[in-house]
Amino acid sequence: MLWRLFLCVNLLAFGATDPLILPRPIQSNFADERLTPTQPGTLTISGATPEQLALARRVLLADGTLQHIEPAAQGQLEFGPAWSGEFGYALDITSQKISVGFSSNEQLHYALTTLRQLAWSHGSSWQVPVGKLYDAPRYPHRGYMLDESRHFTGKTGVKRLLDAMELLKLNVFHWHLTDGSGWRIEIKKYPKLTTIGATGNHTDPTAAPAYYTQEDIREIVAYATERGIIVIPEIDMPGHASAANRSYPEFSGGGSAKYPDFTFNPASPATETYLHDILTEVRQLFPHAPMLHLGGDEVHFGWEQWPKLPEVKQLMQEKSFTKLDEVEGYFVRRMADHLHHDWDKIGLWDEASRFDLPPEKTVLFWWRHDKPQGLKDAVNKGYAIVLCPRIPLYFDFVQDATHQSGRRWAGKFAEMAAVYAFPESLGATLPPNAKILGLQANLWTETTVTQERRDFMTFPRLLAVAEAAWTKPEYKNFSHFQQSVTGFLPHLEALGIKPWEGGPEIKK
Ligand code: TNX
Repeated sequence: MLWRLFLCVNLLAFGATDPLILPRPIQSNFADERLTPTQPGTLTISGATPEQLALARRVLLADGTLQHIEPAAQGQLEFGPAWSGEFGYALDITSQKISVGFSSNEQLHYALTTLRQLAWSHGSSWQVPVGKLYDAPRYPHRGYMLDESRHFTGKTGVKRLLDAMELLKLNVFHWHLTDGSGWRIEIKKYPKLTTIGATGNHTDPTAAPAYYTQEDIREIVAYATERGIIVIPEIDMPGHASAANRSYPEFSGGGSAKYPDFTFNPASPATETYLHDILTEVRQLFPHAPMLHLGGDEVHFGWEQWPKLPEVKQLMQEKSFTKLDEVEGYFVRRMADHLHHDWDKIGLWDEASRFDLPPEKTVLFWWRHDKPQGLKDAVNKGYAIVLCPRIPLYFDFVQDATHQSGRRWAGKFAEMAAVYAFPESLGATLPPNAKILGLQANLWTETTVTQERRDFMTFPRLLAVAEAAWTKPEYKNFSHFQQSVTGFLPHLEALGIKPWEGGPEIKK
């Protein structure tokens, strides 16, 4: 027994070093020995295409620890051999050279990101530890949603966020561009959407118009693409439409005293044409996005006026509808049908699991953690699902019992450990046959007026999302993760993200 204990302690003291890569790779084994570039500040690469060389330069020169990357016949960094099977990429590092095996350029990007993190442990001299590493993502969708409507972030904040996402191997930026407080995307055919619709925010209805021009959108999409991140635009309908309806009241479906002009008119042909026109421009701005998110949440908040709208009355009569639910389903199905010509997939919040949409073309985002039935229905109908339940993945919820600003649900909130423990923590709520595409955190911005506050709510919890979405459960370990977080914070700071400044409660 004693010798076992001795061996154990020995291994802890002298064993292979653990370079704290975040998210944690599947398998890694490193020694204390290191590879150092033969020429300080310069790394030579062999076997890379011009595109791959450009990628390596962007990723590996980003921290300033290397100054040059040059192609060479026998490079210190060798791309290849091609890699397949259960791992996405592999790194084999000796004291002389690094071989990278990868199954696609996407996986190469991850390999280079890992290498970038490996170099962190030795500051300015770009020394990486000798060892081997195999890795592959758990889920293909690892995302973050930003609500731009309630409070506007803007280009600088979004680019910093994308920089951080790249480092964390998060690959989906779900961009919630429209909602009640403001319409944030320029549509040339309907300029009032951004003169009137972009005016105001959740705390100040008179705030100067804030929105992304079409040029801004293209710039951000290009920035994200370079970083291996897919941008999914969301144009929320038929609800959460009051900013648009302020601009073009002729297309409104009315609302209630609490939610004025909450929906688009679900049965008007003129409104349908208007929305089609808008979405045609959206497609031109996101020509390669695999998915358009159409919203579809909380529509019943805006049902009050529907029975009085002539177009709704006529539709109900023609189709023998007896419930407003059917009108809502009609709108969503019709809109999705039209959009399937242009988009591979249509994303919707989980309320849409009530409607029969084509499962192979629909992705449902499960957010109502209090309605596990919504998740079960979505699974039973065969939809692919992105998990983002309020608890623990809504980042407008506070992260600690002492925090004041942010939401709670029946006293519950979204602490870091709960984010990390997801989705295993769902237990039997998650049917074993569920087609889970992945996870995402959603930042709704009603309570986050400043960038500092948005950073405070996002980080470091986003690190937990990154590891929960990337690392298979058998390799997850919360205390190991906490160490990785500590090591990661200076690198967030280098990007200009200092969450500890956003509120008094977080300690650096
Ligand atoms: C519900 S989540 C909403 C948002 C709010 C959020 C606040 C969802 C699909 N709809 O409009 O901002 O709660 O937590």
